Amino acid sequence: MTSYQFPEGFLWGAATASYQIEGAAEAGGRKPSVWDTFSATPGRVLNGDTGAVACEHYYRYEDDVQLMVQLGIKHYRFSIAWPRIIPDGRGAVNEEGVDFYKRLVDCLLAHGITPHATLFHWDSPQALEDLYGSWQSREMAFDYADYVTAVVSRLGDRIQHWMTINEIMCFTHLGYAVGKEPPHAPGTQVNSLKQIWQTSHHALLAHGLGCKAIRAVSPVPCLIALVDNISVTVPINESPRHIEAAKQAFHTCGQNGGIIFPVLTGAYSPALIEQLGSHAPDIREGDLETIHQPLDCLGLNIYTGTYVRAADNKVGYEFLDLPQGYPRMHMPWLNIVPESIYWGIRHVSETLGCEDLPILITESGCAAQDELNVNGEVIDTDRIMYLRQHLKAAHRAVSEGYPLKGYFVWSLMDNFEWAWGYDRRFGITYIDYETQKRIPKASFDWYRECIRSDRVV
Ligand code: GBH
Repeated sequence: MTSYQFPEGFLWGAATASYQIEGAAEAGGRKPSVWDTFSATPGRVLNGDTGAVACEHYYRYEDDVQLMVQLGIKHYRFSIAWPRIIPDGRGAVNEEGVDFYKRLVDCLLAHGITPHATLFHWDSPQALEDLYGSWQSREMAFDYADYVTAVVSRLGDRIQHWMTINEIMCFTHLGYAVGKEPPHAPGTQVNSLKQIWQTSHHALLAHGLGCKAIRAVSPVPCLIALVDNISVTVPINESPRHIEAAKQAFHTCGQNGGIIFPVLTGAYSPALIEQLGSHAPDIREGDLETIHQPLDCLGLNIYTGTYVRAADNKVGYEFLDLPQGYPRMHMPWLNIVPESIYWGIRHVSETLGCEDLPILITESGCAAQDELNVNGEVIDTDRIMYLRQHLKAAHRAVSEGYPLKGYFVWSLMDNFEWAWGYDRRFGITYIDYETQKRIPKASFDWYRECIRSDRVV
C-alpha cells in the first residue's frame, strides 16, 4: 500500500501574480498601478524595492513555461494586469497588453498547461485612484466589470478558468487602514471602520458584476471562481466541543463573515453585522443578489491558522495566543499550522451550504531564508517540511470526501513580496536578481516527484 496517494485527476499547479513577477512596468503601453506609486514612495516597501523589474517574466515567459514543463505541472495560475489592458483604468483597450497574455497563454497551451487566470491581484490602475480613490468609490466595481468584459471577450477563446479577484480583505482592509500606515497600496488612511468595510463591499460588488460579465461574453463555456483568504480556525483537539467552538469562531471572524459569507450565502454573517453595528457598510438594494453569483469553484489561499478552544464564557469559544517558541516560517504571521488546510476546507464545505462546490487550494507555500550553497544549490528542507505537512492535510480532506480538486503551490518562483520587497522568498525556484537566473530549489524537485507520482513524497 502506498501512503498519501491522491485520486487520479487531482490537479497539481503553481501560482504567481502579475505585479510580483512581470516587471516591464513601462513596456507595451502599460501605465502605473497603485503598487508602482506606493513602492516608489520612500518608506513604504522594505529596502525601497519596487516591481519595476521583478523577475522580468514579461520578457522571459518562455523560459518560465519551460520551468513549468520541467516541474510537470498541468495547471498554472497567474494574474492579468488591469493597467496593461486598460492603462487609464477605464476607456481605451491597449491591444499590445492583451497580446502579451495571448503569447503567454498560447505558449502554455502548446505545452499542455491549462491557464487559470486571476483577473485582479491587487494592481489597480493608478488613474482610478487619482480619479475617485479606486476602491473607496462604488464606480470601481463598474469599471472592473468593463475591464473584465474587455479581457474575456479577447482571451475567452484560450482561457476557460477564470478567477475574479484575489483576497479581497488584503487590498481593501490592508490598503486603507484607519489611523495607521497601511502596509498595502494605495496606503490611504480612511477615517472610519465603516469606510474600510465600504471598500471591501465595493470589491464584493466588483466580483459579482465580474461574474456576470464573464458569463455574458465568454465565447465558450467556462468556470468561474473567487479566490479568498479565509481565516482558518483550528480546534485545539478534535473533540466535538472544540470542533463546535472552532466552527462558531469561523463564523464570527470579519475576514470570513464579511467576504465568503456574502459571496456564498447572499448575506454578511449575522454575527459580524451585529459586531460592526454602525460600522457596517451601506448596502444598496440588489447588491447582495449581485454579490451572490453562482460559482463553479472556490479558490482558497491558506498559509496558516488560529487555534480555538471551547470556553464557558458568553461566546462559547476562545482564540488562543501562541507560545513564544511556536514554529513559524520567514514572515511574522507565518505560523506553521498545517491542519489549517483541512479545517479551512471542512468549515467552508460544512457550514456555508456548499457541500458540493469544488474547492481548489489556489495558494499554499512559505517564505524561507534560502541561500545558495557552495555548489550553487538551494537545499530548502524547511520549505519541503512545510509543504509536505500541508499536502498531507490536503490529502486528509480528499480522503474524507471533501470536494478538494487541486493544489497550487505559492509560488513558482521568488518574487516581489509586496511590502517586504525581494527580502522574502516564497518560490520553489530561486531567482538571482542580479542575473535573472532561475535556479530550481530542492523543494522544486520534491514537488515534481509528488506530481509525478500523484502523492505526498
Ligand atoms: C498571499 O496573501 C498573496 O495572495 C500573495 O500575493 C503573496 O505573495 C503571498 O500571500 C505571500 O504573502 O501583516 O500581520 O497584517 C497571503 C495572505 C493576508 C498574509 C494578510 C498576511 C497580513 C498579516 N496574507 N496577512 S499582517
